[in-house]
Amino acid sequence: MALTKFSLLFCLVISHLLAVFAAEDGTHSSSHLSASAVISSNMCVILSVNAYRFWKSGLLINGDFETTPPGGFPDDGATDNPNTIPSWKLGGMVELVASGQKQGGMILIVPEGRHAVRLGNDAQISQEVKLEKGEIYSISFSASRTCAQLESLNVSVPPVSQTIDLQTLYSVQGWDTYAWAFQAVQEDANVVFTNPGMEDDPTCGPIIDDIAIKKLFVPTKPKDNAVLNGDFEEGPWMFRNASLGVLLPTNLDEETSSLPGWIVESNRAVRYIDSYHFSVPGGKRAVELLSGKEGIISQMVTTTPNKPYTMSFSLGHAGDTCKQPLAVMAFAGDQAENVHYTPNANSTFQTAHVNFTAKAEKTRVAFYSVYYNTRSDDMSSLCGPVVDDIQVVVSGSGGVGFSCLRSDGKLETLTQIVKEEARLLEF
Ligand SMILES: *[C@@H]1O[C@H](CO)[C@@H](O)[C@H](O)[C@H]1NC(C)=O
Ligand SMILES: *[C@@H]1O[C@H](CO)[C@@H](O)[C@H](O)[C@H]1NC(C)=O
Ligand SMILES: *[C@@H]1O[C@H](CO)[C@@H](O)[C@H](O)[C@H]1NC(C)=O
Ligand SMILES: *[C@@H]1O[C@H](CO)[C@@H](O)[C@H](O)[C@H]1NC(C)=O
Ligand SMILES: [Ca+2]
Repeated sequence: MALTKFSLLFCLVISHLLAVFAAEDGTHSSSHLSASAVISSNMCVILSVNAYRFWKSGLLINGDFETTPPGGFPDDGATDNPNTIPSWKLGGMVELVASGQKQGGMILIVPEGRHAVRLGNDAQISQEVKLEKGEIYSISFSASRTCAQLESLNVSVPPVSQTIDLQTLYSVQGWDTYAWAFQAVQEDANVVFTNPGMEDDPTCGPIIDDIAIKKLFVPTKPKDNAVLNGDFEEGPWMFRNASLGVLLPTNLDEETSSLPGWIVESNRAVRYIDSYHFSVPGGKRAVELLSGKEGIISQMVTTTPNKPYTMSFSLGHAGDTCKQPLAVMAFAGDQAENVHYTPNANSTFQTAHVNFTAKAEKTRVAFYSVYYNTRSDDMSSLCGPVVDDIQVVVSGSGGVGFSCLRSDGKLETLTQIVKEEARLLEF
């Protein structure tokens, strides 16, 4: 309570300061002014009241299924075990499985820790969460297959859902982590995992573990780079000690992407990797392209028609013993370039460029792996080239001066110079 009062006071101070700042800025009218002060103080009240209720990033409650049920875990010899899993609502044949447990001749794979859940035919688990309406969230979860050939999971936060295909095994460990993003349409939400399968053996079904959620923020567009989130630093939740990266399955909706700004426009996934377990060219995160041209990331960037641009990017290896050669097809507008990674003992990546002239106000940039690579240690886990730090900039620093000479470009150039000076004055 005291904290809420304090933050309210703090907010009032902030909104007062905002009002003072705006007053010093001659371009704002006074009606504008009071409106912004009122809005910001209201927002602060809402924020400070709700800060305690909304979900923070991380594991859902008992999202790793390691909390002991009332009667104990089945593998600890719990006898009259009512089928309950703390903090989860169950429907249908849901079972806690333990690492090392056998089914038929096969050992069940628990992605993390000692326990996970298995969803039988049509079975479902769900948990209620408080979300901020309108915000974009990404759910990460680990899953492995059991006996069914075609396994998939319906992940939903009603009214939205997506069926994620677990058919392709990307890693030889037998499990993978996936991410799915959605926009919260209401505060009281329900995270639901359903096995839509209808197998002959009703106990065949996927095993799920480590369910986490993260509120995504859209990074601000850098001033001189048309690419949003080109360094891939904003993306889905990753466990600090999860070593397989996160698979980003097909997602054609730019608005609800686990990788803000980007879409995965192919029918196979790409892998989001971190610097704790992989070689990453810049910062803490990057994208590893998998499955040749079946794994494509792309973005529509804002460009000025007829202007020359240079797209630059880092191309490297992930340090995961991926079999060479590594290469990408890099697309920028009507240009496509096949760029091979040249192994270099001193660096895990190199920088590459593609020049193009914009034809429209939106230009597509895209990347896929030229080869279908696997790791040389297990010969079956999928891997590939790493891309990072993607930038699209107007080429040549003298560009503005040259276009001054063109009679047709004069007006545009002048406004540009004015804008540029306004920008310099900001500092
Ligand atoms: C996924 O499950 C939700 C309910 O949790 C349902 O509304 C939706 O239709 C299902 N989607 C598919 C593709 O089966
Ligand atoms: C990963 O980290 C979590 C929390 O720090 C811990 O509970 C878990 O046992 C760790 N898992 C592994 C495989 O080290
Ligand atoms: C690596 O760095 C050393 C010392 O700076 C240099 O002599 C060598 O040529 C470099 N190797 C490559 C492959 O660039
Ligand atoms: C791209 O254009 C720049 C000048 O804007 C030039 O220096 C560079 O060589 C060009 N690169 C390629 C690959 O054509
Ligand atoms: Ca990065």
